[in-house]
Parts: sequence; structure tokens; C-alpha cells
Amino acid sequence: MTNSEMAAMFDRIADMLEIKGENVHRILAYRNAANSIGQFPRDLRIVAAEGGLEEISGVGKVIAEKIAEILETGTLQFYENLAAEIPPGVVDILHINGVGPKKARMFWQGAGITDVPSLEAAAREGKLAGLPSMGAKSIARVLEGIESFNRRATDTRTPLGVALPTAERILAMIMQIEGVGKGAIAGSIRRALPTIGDVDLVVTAQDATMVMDIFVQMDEVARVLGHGPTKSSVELQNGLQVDLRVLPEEHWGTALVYFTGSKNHGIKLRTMALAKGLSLNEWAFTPVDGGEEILCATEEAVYSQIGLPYIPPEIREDMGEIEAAQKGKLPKLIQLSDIHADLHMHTVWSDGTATVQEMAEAALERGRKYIVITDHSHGATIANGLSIERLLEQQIEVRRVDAEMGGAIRVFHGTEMEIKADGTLDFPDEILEQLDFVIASLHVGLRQPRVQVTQRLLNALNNPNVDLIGHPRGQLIPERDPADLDMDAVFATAQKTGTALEINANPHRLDLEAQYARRAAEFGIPICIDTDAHRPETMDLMRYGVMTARRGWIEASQVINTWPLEQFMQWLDKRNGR
Ligand code: DGT
Ligand code: CA
Ligand code: CA
Ligand code: ZN
Repeated sequence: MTNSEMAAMFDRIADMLEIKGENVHRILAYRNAANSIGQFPRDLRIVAAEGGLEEISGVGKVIAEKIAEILETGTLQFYENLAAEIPPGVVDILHINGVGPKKARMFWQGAGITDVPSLEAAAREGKLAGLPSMGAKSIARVLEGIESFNRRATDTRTPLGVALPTAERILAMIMQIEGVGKGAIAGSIRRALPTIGDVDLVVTAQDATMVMDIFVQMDEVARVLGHGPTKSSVELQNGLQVDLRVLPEEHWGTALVYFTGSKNHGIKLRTMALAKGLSLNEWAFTPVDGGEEILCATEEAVYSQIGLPYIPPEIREDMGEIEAAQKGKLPKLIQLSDIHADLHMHTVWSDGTATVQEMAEAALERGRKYIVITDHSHGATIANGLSIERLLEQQIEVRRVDAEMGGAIRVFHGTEMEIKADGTLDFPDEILEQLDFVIASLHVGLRQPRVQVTQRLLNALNNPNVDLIGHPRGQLIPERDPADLDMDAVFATAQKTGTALEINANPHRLDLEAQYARRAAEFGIPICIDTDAHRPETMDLMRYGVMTARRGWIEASQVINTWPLEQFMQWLDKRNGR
């Protein structure tokens, strides 16, 4: 059993205890254990043998005993007993967005519904209408939740925010092996997709056998799926699959281009090569009419052989990049080092963990030149949102911290204001006018019909005090789909009002995603890449936002928080009619 499978078992125990209505602390203990085991990078059998299970965070005596039982017997009696009592389909029902333990229990015990398909049928046939608190709206919400549940059930992709750190850790270990020369993460991670099917690693070595032998025996490996001289595949304890290719150094360029993909980009390159009488694969260019192979030790050499400049990996999707390269019109993509500011973050004033001062210091440590403190407004369903009174109180503190930082970093005062379900904004204009920078975001009513939810964004855009729309589309990766927005209307309006749109860098959001960010930038709409940090460490997630922007063909000049402080202040002045 892999760690991720064991984590899933503990999560299911927590689910079943929830359905039974058990003590929250007990449920939380299993959730915490599941969370830390799922991310734990070593084989628990070895840890158990060392007697170190209880040193894992979230694992106390009770959980450690249960892990030991699983390792010994392959299952857990406690789990089996629960599973015999509660039909597995009822646990699935709990995983439908908008269905909590009380409803799952009610469907089961009140209506005999024990799986998702029968719940869907009951909802469609109007059989839920008689149950408590199941009005037409609730039933519609359940049906929408089922739709997204069904999609997720067949989609086993991993968020980039999990896959990239894993890939980096495994690659770093491989690079330690003697004889390994170059190494890189390829595939969809290198192209910065928001979700990843599997991890692709490419390294160079003359003796591939030894590299492969060590790779398949790494501590973090749960299963070996394939073990060959040029390709091996493993499943890690966290459930991710890793494919490793090892080639001699003289093939590095062709191999890296091939395994970075995308498939469609590769097909187009091969077609262009064929037009020049060359067949291209991961090993080399081979003249079709015989003759000597052409080896490429760099990616630049591969592109140059086809008559193209180097194309950055994030845009290798056959979405116009090859044509742009032919015309010498490739964008000069933004880089992480271009970022000078972070314009969206939270503190203890709402749902953050750090003070204004601590966030300012953390931003300074990360080289930021200016930041905006943007706590939630009171109309948000988020706990502790600021009332007008507290917002103005907070302004005094922000001004004090700004002064105390002595210009090393500028700390501005803003808000992440709720766009309420009825389309109105949470603060009146005379309050917004007193803030340096205003973000407006949707957190509620994301499932409203297209016309209605779009109109709410347009209202916010049309308010001249609103400077930025936060995470415009509202998806959460992987569990929540974006709102049904008319993006053409959003872009047309933002272009007119000059309001900026966010690329929220949190890998749980990545919103705007790349294709929309690209269109927004084409409209000339200013882009802002923010971490939305709720604690100091999450400021480090900026790189995911930059990767997403690069995937969206975005250049530094199009991104507000690459601008020097003076330029940012001039932009604000202009927006404020000063
Ligand atoms: P993923 O893993 O689903 O997130 O997406 P990728 O792009 O990482 O796809 P993957 O892991 O199947 O393959 C890695 C790269 O290898 C892919 O981007 C391009 C190359 N590749 C794999 N299979 C094929 C193929 O059948 N034809 C071509 N041209 N390239 C392929
Ligand atoms: Ca892959
Ligand atoms: Ca792969
Ligand atoms: Zn926020």
C-alpha cells in the first residue's frame, strides 16, 4: 500500500465518522493524519521498523497503532467495520460539492439513496422534493455538484503545485548519482499546465543502467511500473507517476525537445524537419535519403536546424508560437526576477496568520519594493472580514508600518472587497476613495447563471474606484469549476475602464489561467500577478503565477507589479483622476 493509498483510507474513515455524526476532534485527527501521510516522502514500513511513526506530524499513538496494523495485515479492522456499516456510495455522496454529512445521511436514511447515480436519478425525477430543506434551488445545486463530481472521478491529474516540488525533489536526488550530467523536468510541468498527468524527467549519463537501478530503488518509490535501459517508470508514495529517460549527452537537445512536448508542437516540428528532408525523433535528425545523423546537444541547436529561434517551453502548444517564431515575433516572456511587488495579501485583520508588520518584513526579505495589504471586507462569507470601522482603523496601522519601514519597502492600504451576490459592492465609494488600491472579488454566488454572474463583474469593473479584479474566474484546482462568465464582455469592459485583471499565483487557483491571461493582455488590459498570501511563506508561490503568465505569452511590461514604484504610483494617480 502506498502512502497515498493509506492516506485515502484515513480520509475515508474521517468521512464515515462525519456521516455518523461523531466527535469533530476525532474526525480531525484522521484528517490530519491523512494529510501528513499523503505527503510523507518515505516508505512507512521503514519508518515503522525504526520505531519513528509517532514522529510524523499528525500521527499520535492511536494512529501509529493503526498504521502498524495496516502494514502488518494489509487492512484495518476499524475501517472494515465502518465500511460494513456505511455503504461506500454514501461516502461518495459526501464528496459532492454542496452536500455535507447531514444531507448525505438524510439521503441515505431518509430516502434510501446509497450512491451517486441513484441520487442523480432521484433529483431528476423530483423525488428529493419531499425531503427537508430540499427546495428547487438546493436540488439544482446538487445536480451541478454531481456533474462536477463525475468529471473529477475520471480525472486523476495532479495540481502543478504538488507535482512541481515532487519533481524537483526527485530530480535533485537523481542529479546526485555519479555519472549524471544534465537533467531537467520535461513534459507538462515544464510547460506549466495547471494540472499534471505524470512527471517526466530527462537526464544524461553514459551508463544508464546504474542510474535506472538507483532510481527504481529510491526510498520514495512505492511501485516500479517499468525498468528499462532508457526508460523507467515508478509510482511514488504520494501517488504520482514519474517517467525517467536517460540518454548520452550528445542527444540532450533532441531528447529535451521531444519529452517537453507538447505532442502537437512536436508534430509540427517534425513536419517542418521533413520538409527539409530530415526525420526528427528524440535521438537525432536523420536525413531521409540516407547520410549521417545530425546530433543536437542543445535545444537551441534543434530549433536552429529547422530554421527557428529558441521557443520557450511554456508556449510550446502549437497555439501560434511556431508561426510567431518564423516571423521573428516571439514574445519576450516575463521572468520571476521582473517581479517587484505583491498587490494582494491578507493579515490577522481578516483570515491571515501574520500581522501587517510581519507581512511587510516577509515581503522585504523576498526583495519586494512595494506591497498592498488587502484584507477581506465584511460582506464576504470569510470569517473576520473588515467593517468600514475596522478598515479605517487598519489604515492607521498600515500607515504606521509604512513609515517604520523607512522606504525600504512601501506598504499601501487596500481591500479585497466582496462583489456581493446581488451585484453590489461591499464598501461605498466615499470609503473606497480613501484606499490606495482596491481589489474586487467574487467569493459567493459563483454558480449564478451566466448573465447574472457576468453582470456582477461588469459592475465592479465599471466602478472607477476598483483597480483590480481578484481571481476573476473563481475556480479552485481541482475541486471547483470556474464561474460561467462571458469573458468577451469582461475583456471588452476592462479594456474600456483600464481595470487590471489578476493572475492569482496560488497553485490552488492559477486564475486567470494562461489562455485567458493571454487574451486579456492582447486587449491591452493590465495584468497583476499576486500571491494572495495568507501567511508569509505563501509569498514564495509567486513563481507559479509567473509560469502561468509565461504560458499566456505575457511580457514584463504588461504586468503592473513589475513596474518601478513611481510608475505604479503614477498609474494609481491617473486612475484616481489626480
Ligand atoms: P501529462 O503528463 O498528461 O500532463 O502531459 P505531458 O505533455 O507531460 O504528456 P506525456 O507525459 O504523455 O508525455 C511527455 C512528452 O513526451 C509529451 O509532452 C510529448 C512527448 N510524447 C509522448 N508521447 C508522444 C507521442 O505519441 N507523440 C509525440 N510526438 N510526442 C509524444
Ligand atoms: Ca507528463
Ligand atoms: Ca509521461
Ligand atoms: Zn485574497
